[in-house]
Amino acid sequence: MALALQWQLQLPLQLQARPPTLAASHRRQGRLLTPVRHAPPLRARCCAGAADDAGKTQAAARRAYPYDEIEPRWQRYWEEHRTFRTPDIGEGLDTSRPKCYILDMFPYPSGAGLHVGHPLGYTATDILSRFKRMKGFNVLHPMGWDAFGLPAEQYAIETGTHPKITTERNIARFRTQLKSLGFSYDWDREISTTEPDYYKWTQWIFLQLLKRGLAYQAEVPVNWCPALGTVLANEEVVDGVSERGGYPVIRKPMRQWMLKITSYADRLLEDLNELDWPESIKEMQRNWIGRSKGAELVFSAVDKEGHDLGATLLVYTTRPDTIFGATYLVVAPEHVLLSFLTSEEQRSHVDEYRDLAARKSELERTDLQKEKTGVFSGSYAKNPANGEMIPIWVADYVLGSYGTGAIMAVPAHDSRDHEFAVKYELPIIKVVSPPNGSCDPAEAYADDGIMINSSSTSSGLDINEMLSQDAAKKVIAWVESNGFGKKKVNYKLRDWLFARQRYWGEPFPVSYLDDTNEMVPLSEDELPLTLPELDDFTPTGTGEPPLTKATNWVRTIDPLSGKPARRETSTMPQWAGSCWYYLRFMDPENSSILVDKAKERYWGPVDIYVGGAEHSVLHLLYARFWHKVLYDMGVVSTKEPFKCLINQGLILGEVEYTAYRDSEGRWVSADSDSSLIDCYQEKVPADKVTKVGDHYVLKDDPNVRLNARAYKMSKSRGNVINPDDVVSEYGADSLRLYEMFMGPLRDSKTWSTGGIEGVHRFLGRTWRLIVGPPLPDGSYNDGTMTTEDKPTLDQLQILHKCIARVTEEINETRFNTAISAMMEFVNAAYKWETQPQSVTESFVLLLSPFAPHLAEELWFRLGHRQSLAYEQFPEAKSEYLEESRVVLPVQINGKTRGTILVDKACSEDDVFQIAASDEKLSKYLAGKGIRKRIYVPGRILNVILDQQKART
Ligand code: ANZ
Repeated sequence: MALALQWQLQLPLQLQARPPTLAASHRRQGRLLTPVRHAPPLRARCCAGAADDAGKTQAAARRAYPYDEIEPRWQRYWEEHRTFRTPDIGEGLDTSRPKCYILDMFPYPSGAGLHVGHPLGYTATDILSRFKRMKGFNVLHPMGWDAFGLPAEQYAIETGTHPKITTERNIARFRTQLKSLGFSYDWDREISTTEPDYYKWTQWIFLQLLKRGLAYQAEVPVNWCPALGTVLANEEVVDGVSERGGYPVIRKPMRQWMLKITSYADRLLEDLNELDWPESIKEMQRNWIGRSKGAELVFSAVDKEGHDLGATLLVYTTRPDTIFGATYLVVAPEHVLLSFLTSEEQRSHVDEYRDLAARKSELERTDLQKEKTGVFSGSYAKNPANGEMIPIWVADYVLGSYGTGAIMAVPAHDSRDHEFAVKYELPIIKVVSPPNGSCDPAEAYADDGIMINSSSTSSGLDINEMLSQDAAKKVIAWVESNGFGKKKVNYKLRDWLFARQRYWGEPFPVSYLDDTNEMVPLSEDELPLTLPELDDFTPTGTGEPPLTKATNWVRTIDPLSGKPARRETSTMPQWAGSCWYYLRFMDPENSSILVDKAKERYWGPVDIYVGGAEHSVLHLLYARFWHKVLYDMGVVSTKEPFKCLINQGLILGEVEYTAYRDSEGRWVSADSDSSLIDCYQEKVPADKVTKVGDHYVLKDDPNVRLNARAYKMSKSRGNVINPDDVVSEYGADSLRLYEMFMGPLRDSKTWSTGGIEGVHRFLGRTWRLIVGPPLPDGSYNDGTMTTEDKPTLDQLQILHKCIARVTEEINETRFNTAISAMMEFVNAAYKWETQPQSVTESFVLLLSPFAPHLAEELWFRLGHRQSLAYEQFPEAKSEYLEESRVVLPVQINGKTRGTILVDKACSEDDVFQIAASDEKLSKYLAGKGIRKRIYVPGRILNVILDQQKART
């Protein structure tokens, strides 16, 4: 943002400094202007007389160049010429060239239309795509729609509009909006996950998962939302209520389709190492997979008299070394043995506790801030290490879905167990001593150390004085040889709940025989199984999906056995379609195979994948899982789908300023010592605010400090910026440039209207630099102001430095600094007497990935008759990059007395003359005899004076 400010400050001065009659002076001097071409004169409305409407006048005044005529023209041109169509293999694609597959996370076409957050990533990928094309790559840059999902269905319930209609309408709007931003997508490859031609292959992948035993049905506790009448995924539940609508959610067991992603846990973990992804995202995936090494230990259950109950409890621990410190066991409320372990005295307490726990989400249960609760079961377990009886409790901080659903609690060394033991007065036995010094007895010591209190003569196990890690190994070996357990690797990753009780999703290609209830898959040649038409989308309320209402569709005949059957009525979750769409873009129309092998081998994997950080885990993990299955099947040739991943930052709304007033309406500074509790807050418009040091204050009263904060854009805050408005007021190129100029792509940034005006003025300056100032009637001359002069050395140096910087910054995805480099170029070019055509052409090519409409228009005016999209990107020539002048230190009698600025190519005599005439150095040299001069070009000039003369 600092750059934006600097730019705004510089602009007015430079505008004044620009000679107004440059065009005329060139004409007078008889210099060659680029000949007039066929471009129709552009009438700029900025000088078109007084507009009666004040708003219009203001908008017109902001319009720095005729983008509203330029942009639609070039969008039409690209569409008509299918400029960005990537030919297929065998259809003219030169596969000897390198490829670059640049992909955006395709959007859900919501009813709200495009948000300014969308073009952030899309502009970045567009710049990269345009750049790579100009660098000679075959570029695949497609766009499509992730269009199944809940909002269209909710809308259908509220309004009766079929989700298909809503989806088509929303897609049409998104498409128009994206086209208005000049993105270079190959629209011939557009796909939507809701099209039967597409979801045929989603269903096909499901059948392959089924064949490989990777899809199964299980009775699992799910998030059941009675109000929505549907099951929700964990991420759709926030604090015990549905993310959408805020309805209460409870846990309820249901038969569901599951995908065995856990079979791929190790590979999903290991292959992360090869990926060029942000380390933070890789770490999030590692944590999500949550691989931990430990042991499963067997404890036998006994009653209070120590009689064997004939059942064993398996616990999972990552710290088998602490076995002597286990003072109680805990089972999860959903543990299958809980009822068996519950004594009659404790039954009512345990049952009540279990019901209570069923209403909590896993997140709530594992929240470290929440107070731990639990109930004694009435039974005990025998610790295999020392034969001691320890009580078995039930507590909801232990989850049924992780490990074995039971733990040995070691309160001295685990903070959750410690908190629980203190609350319920259970014994705490220290078994690990910190290697150096003592630890706080009021807290659990969770690190490794030296074992104490850890031997038993009855069992023969002795790990005292061992280091934790060695002790753990010894315990594992001991339990394994005595039949008390085994080494175990565990994962936090759960199998993927792969069904929703909703209408607007992919139907499962399976049915159930009426007589046996046996599940039978559809044969592949029956795909796609299309969604039936339905008028009533309301949930059945029983958990039965809305598709149950399509009775004719549900009733079917199994073609293999000829028996009557019913179709599956759940649908696939929204993640399904987005798991493999990047493959379909390579071959979108293939009706016989998901993706042609040769096409996949050429285009795969995605080279650059850009999207929001909210997809760091689920989408990216699910897609990687499917990809690996397809890899094992030989459908794809790479282990991973996305080589390089970039997460664009969030765009926050414009900074909001608030001031405080006391009860009498007087301003109170935000840093005031007096309490602000009794004050009320008031929003202050930005034009009444100024910055002093690091703080914002009232312009009229700088003693009053304000609070300044940017919020996430939301309808309710009223701070949403609609890209359509920005495009109509400043043009698509300004929006693109601004979003890139706001700051580093990956950072969060705040929107600023002042900022967009700045980049818009830069584009206007670029336009006038090349085309010339507007004529008195507001129109512009045809052609350009460029001349056929040979560029000067200075001009070439400035150009090639700009080329080098822009190239490097694009390669490093630092688009904001690439734009600064171009701004510096334009500033420098304004000082030139002439604008040589060759220099201007190179600059226009540099600008084109960022502001493609303006660049195409200028390219046309420079005399070209084809789009610049496939022109060669300018190459920086090293001879113009080196600084020709150096700062040379000058030593006199071995002492550095000053520096001089000299041309690198200067001769020794010239350098000496410059030194002798330098104000500071001349006093050491004037009138002195010179014994010796040592000149190392570009490094140093050393002058040894004649001693005799020096003394005189
Ligand atoms: C004894 C112990 C002693 C443990 C100690 C930790 C420290 P990670 O690393 O996340 O895998 N645990 C096991 N199953 C659990 C479940 N279903 N719900 C809640 N907690 C469970 O953590 C494994 C540790 O978490 C296990 O090791 C167990 O507590 C607990 F000083 O066992 B430990």
